[in-house]
Amino acid sequence: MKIIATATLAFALLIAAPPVLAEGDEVVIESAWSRASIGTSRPGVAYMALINTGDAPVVVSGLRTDLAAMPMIHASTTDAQGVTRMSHMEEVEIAPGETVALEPGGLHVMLMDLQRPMVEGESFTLSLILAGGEEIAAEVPILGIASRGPAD
Ligand SMILES: [Cu+2]
Repeated sequence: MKIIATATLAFALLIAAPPVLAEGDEVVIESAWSRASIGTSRPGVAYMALINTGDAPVVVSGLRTDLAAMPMIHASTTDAQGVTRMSHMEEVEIAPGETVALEPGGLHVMLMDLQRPMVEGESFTLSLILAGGEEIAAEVPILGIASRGPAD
């Protein structure tokens, strides 16, 4: 009986400890997808949902993939004249419990300087780099060149 009580206490202390090294585990990447490219002369694009399951804000400060030399997060905005512009987001903050959607017409991953063509049916690994230095990797499937999402 005494042994069980001790073990329970130890477990309670373990789960109560601050998640110093586990911060990256609090961001979940869901529904990632991308489109096939024609060659490598134009940048590729990828979309996904970034979910902060933790109770503190998380800042995404960069991306890494061997598919592209300069992966970055862009925001698309359309002005009153209907002209769409893309701006580079240095950081994207995800509030606790919130989801940031990277989707066509809004935030997206721009894969600048493709190192190889993006081939439909293949996939690639993309890592989010958090402000604290942690990396969270996701496998991103490559859909057809005209795809509008996994539901197509
Ligand atoms: Cu872009």
